[in-house]
Amino acid sequence: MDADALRKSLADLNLEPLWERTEGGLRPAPLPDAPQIWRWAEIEPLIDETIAAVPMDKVERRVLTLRNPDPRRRYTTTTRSINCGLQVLMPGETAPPHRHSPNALRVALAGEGGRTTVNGETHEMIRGDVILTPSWTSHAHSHAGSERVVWIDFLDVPLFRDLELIFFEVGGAEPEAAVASVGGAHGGPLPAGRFPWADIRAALIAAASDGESVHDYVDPVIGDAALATLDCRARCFRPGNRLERERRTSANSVCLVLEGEGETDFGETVLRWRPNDIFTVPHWRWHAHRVEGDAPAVLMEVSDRPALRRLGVLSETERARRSAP
Ligand code: GTQ
Ligand code: FE2
Repeated sequence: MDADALRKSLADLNLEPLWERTEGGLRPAPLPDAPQIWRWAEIEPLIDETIAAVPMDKVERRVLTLRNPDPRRRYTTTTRSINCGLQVLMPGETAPPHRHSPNALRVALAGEGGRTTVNGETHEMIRGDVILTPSWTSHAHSHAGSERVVWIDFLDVPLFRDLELIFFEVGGAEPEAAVASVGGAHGGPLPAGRFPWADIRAALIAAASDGESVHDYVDPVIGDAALATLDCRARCFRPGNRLERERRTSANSVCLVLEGEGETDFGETVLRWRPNDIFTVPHWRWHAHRVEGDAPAVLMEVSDRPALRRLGVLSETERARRSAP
């Protein structure tokens, strides 16, 4: 049998010679995406235009997805594992209950009075608060305040989509029934729904006395990240931090600037950021965060670290480097 005949006979039996594959396959290291930033000063005016143009009786949720524009990948998401959206509600508006297999984590950003109800329990959303809706918990949003509210949704939809494991149901399951049928990320009790920023901020900033500090959001019952796939860290950087840390990780993350100004140095790209800006830290890129000005900077970082840890592919490296005087 010559090579062509062999190829044809193999194909007829749905067999493919691996040695003739050109695309995909094995490579020495991940191909990282380009970092991307969404600047609040640019997007805020369009949030107001969106409110004027899109009434809530026309859409289920008023969300602007942060879409990674990398032309090589044709993403419809923010990073390859995390999808982020800016969700906007006006006083009196609601987003109806539903539930889905993807996990979600929200960080309140602007305005007061927003509420998220998770399996029948209603949580306030005050700037910086983290609210969890684990897989298959019923959730709805409402607004009891008097001003526009904006929060960021972080979902692991891209992971679930790749696994073809999206389940979605409109409407509220009876809260009790939902609680009974769904455990937390680890099959135990459901993780705490809300982590108030006010409980964390002062200690985080105080702990940064020698340059920087980090607070890991951990479920108080299981002592681990509250969601099976996503975790959350608040990082604080103080001005005049001379011993800068450079990091590289296999995890993808998205950072929200809660306070302060600074930049993230990716080598060939430097992203400058201010409060409410959102930027990606694509996996496997060396990067260093740097504060500018006199005030500490606080970043809220959401990553796919728990998913990678469970897959046994979480690799995180940190090295100190002395920044220029
Ligand atoms: O609020 O339930 O940005 O289901 C994307 C999907 C928000 C939500 C998003 C969702 C939601
Ligand atoms: Fe949802």
